[in-house]
Amino acid sequence: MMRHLFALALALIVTQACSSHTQADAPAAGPVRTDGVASKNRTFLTKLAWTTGPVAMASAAARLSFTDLNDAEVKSVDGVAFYPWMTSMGHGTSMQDQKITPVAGALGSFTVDGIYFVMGGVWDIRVTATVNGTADTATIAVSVP
Ligand SMILES: [Cu+2]
Repeated sequence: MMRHLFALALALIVTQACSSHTQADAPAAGPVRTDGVASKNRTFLTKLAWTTGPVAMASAAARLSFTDLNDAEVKSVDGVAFYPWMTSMGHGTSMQDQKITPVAGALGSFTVDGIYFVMGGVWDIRVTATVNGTADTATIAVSVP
């Protein structure tokens, strides 16, 4: 119940903030799979493949994988965080249903379930992880229909 109230409140705020946008400003739907995106300090390469969505106002899911910059397997990946941020409007979204789980037998691969985008548009997903002992963040742009 609280979750739905939160989503509704956020949706109302977002709707008001978006009122100056026109339909022509809406981004086209992007590819559902990213090529590797390098982290800010070039610690790792991350790839995102959607298994459900991306979609607004419903639950989406994706597989997230980490390699080194040469696309080779890494020794360890810890502390993975997946944080959607809508840069153009300066807001995030509800994170409480999100769950990140390592894929058994696939070092560096994770499922991210319960991803919730409060609205459609272009999101920058901040992916943080500690790879081979070094923390870094990659930003993956996603167009949510
Ligand atoms: Cu927004």
